[in-house]
Amino acid sequence: MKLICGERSLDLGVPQVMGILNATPDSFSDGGQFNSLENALSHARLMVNQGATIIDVGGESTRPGAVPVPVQQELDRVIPVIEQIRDQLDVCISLDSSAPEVFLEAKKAGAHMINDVRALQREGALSAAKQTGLPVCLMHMQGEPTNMQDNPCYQQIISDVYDFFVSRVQACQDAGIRRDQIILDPGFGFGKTLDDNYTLLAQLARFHTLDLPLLIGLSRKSMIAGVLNNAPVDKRVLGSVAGAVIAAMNGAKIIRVHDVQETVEALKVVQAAQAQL
Ligand code: 7PM
Repeated sequence: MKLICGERSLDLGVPQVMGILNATPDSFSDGGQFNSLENALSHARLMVNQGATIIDVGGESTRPGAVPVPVQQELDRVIPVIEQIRDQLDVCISLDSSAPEVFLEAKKAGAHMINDVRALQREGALSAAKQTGLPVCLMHMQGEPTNMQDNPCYQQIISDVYDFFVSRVQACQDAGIRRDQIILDPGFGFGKTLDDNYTLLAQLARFHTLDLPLLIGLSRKSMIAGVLNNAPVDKRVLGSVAGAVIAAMNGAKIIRVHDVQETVEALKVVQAAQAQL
């Protein structure tokens, strides 16, 4: 039930909310480095006050079509943000990255877990992750952000993702990462059709036989827009909260979101019901 995250621990007996913090300049900066750091920190503080128990700090855009950023740029973006959060807020810090060099620096700066949309498949990623001793979230993606939405195709979405999890968990264990340090994520929107995404959401419970905690991220994604007449991003909050509720009812333990307040309220209702099971 408890996930050990460096010197912190997280209670996965109840669903936890992970707030998304983009440390990319397009989201926070109005030019200056200082402002963008201050803005990132105040957004993190707001999310903690709203009930987020994890802040996911990312410096690389994984949006469909995005190209990878150089490692140094990723470091320049995320390290100061992680240090500030560590010094000023009482919260678990997740690093959203695929780069082994960034894992090691982020650990030194105070990160408590690694969230890798590439499931530690980059050269050196398994051993760097193992070296940090931190828990890792392994996300499923078909293709790379540059091409993943071109023509997503599966034999059988659930068993394909399941088999991927089995093989990445084995790779982690072979590299010395303990099984109780692994979190799994089906990767909504990452090389998946609308139907694929809803099949995964509806059948999340099929992953329970792996006996590992599930993290889900569907906040404001196109799978929400896709059933709301392609609503713009600012009109996807209620749909995203509905998705979070479905995920939590199906046993997801960590919900990664933009809209922390709304999600925390909805999950309190889920928790009240789950407590009576
Ligand atoms: C544009 C489109 C920008 C999509 C950003 C995104 C996940 C993640 C992301 C997820 C885990 C977003 C995504 N999504 N990490 N990173 N799971 N573990 O909506 O679903 O934030 S990036």
